[in-house]
Amino acid sequence: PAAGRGLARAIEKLELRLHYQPIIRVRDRAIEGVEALVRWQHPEQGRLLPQQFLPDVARAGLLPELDRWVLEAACADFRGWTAELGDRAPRHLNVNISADTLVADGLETMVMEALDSAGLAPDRLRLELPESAELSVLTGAVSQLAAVRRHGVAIMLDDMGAGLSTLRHLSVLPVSGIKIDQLFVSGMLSNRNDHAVVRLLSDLGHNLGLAVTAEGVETAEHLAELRRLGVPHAQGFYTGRPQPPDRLFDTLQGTL
Ligand code: G
Ligand code: G
Ligand code: NA
Repeated sequence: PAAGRGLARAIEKLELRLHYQPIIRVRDRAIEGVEALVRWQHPEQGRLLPQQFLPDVARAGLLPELDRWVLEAACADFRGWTAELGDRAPRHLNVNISADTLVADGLETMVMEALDSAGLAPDRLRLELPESAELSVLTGAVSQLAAVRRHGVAIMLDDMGAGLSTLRHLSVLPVSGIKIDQLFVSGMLSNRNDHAVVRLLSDLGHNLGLAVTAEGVETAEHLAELRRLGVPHAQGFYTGRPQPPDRLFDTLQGTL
């Protein structure tokens, strides 16, 4: 399909771009990580967001190719920041992995090659598992995820509480952490149910020894409430917009 040829060309011609969104430690607001988010700088249509092109990429069967490009590019960017900033660089790089990539064989090779060629330690990388993946799909990938995790790479369940990300996922998958879906966080100050879900997931994560990040943190009031609930990490427009690598580097230097 046309979208497929377009994407193959986009990868070849370097039309894909990565933006990075800071993830902060709630306690002191230090930037503890960044999430890589892909954009397509289209020659005619301008900058496209993932929801505008990932469905076409999926239909063309090219998600594994896109995920590989993102992983390699993000590891290289992140390695640059650790080289410049040393132990003041963020601790973690979060990269999204699609269900198609998990179903295909070769996750361990793809991840270890990207880390090796960037010279990045595995414990700096966190893979985010898609909320859209059914458990049956992910179950087939358990051994691959476990293999990656044995190297020290963390596995995060994305958009927890929304879509298909369920409590059952936590029992079946070798998960290191959860990201609380942004809908609950943005609603928690006005909606008791949303607030209860944030508290539930926070307590659950704590009891299971999981890393917990709240998404969709848009105001100082959100951050204060997360602090009260004991949620350790936060991500959202309040902690920083997704931004191009050069601007993220300025942001990181500004926090020194
Ligand atoms: O870019 P935006 O901030 O609009 O991201 C929306 C969603 O698109 C993310 O939550 C994630 O699920 C998906 N996404 C963004 N970047 C990537 C990527 O590099 N790879 C994959 N597989 N999904 C991504
Ligand atoms: O699927 P994933 O959770 O990785 O999605 C991240 C998406 O959420 C990106 O599209 C990003 O631009 C968006 N996003 C990040 N922070 C906020 C926020 O505080 N509020 C809202 N509404 N969207 C956000
Ligand atoms: Na994500």
